[in-house]
Amino acid sequence: MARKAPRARRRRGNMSAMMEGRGVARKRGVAQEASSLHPNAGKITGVICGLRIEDIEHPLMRKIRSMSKLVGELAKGRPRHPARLDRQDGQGGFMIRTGRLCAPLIATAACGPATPPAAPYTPRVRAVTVTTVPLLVKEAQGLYPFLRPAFAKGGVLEGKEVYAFSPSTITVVEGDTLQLTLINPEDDTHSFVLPDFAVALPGGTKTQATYIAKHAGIFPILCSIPSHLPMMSGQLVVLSASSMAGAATR
Ligand SMILES: [Cu+2]
Repeated sequence: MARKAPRARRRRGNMSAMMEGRGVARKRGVAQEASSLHPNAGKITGVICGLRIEDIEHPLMRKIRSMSKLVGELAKGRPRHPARLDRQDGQGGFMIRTGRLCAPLIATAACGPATPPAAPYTPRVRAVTVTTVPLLVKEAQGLYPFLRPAFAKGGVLEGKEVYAFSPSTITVVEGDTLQLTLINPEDDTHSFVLPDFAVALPGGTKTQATYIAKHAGIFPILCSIPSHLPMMSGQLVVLSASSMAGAATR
């Protein structure tokens, strides 16, 4: 024969069962509230994903599109007009209730398929050959007669000669290693200068150099010979690694 528990223990047992029951009821209440839409939710109108909400006949799809519209408006920083539901229920509860209900629904109601996160960019080695090229130089005066007055005192190229880097623009991505082959085929001396990098290019030489593009930005490439400036210049364009996430590169 089972012995009866003392009265105090029985009372505690009844009390905890009652409290547990209240907890379940409270959870049910929250769940019930979370699964309900505000009565004014049907007043949401407008176009979402190319569909006019008030023209959608299927009740569930209309609710889903309504929530998408509301979230879209909020994302743009607009007030909750035209629904104004938080003011009318007096509890600011609309977003809480619909937020719980509609989070999974809104995910399915997005315009178009979900886009997977882009793969991060992997830095790579890029080999580039740059050649110094004479354009309007004194040796060319026989070929271009206009160069004589241009180089003469008071001429537009007095004290200057025009050379170029070919190519003059180099594009890499942040973190890339640039393997440079710098060719100077003529007898004049040049140089290849970045803000944090410089290579002398004596006449008739081919020079190998390595540069790591640590920072994104646009950086000037110059020749340091004063008579070649400002014409002999170029740009190193370093794209940010984040902007290249998921992009195809070679
Ligand atoms: Cu030069």
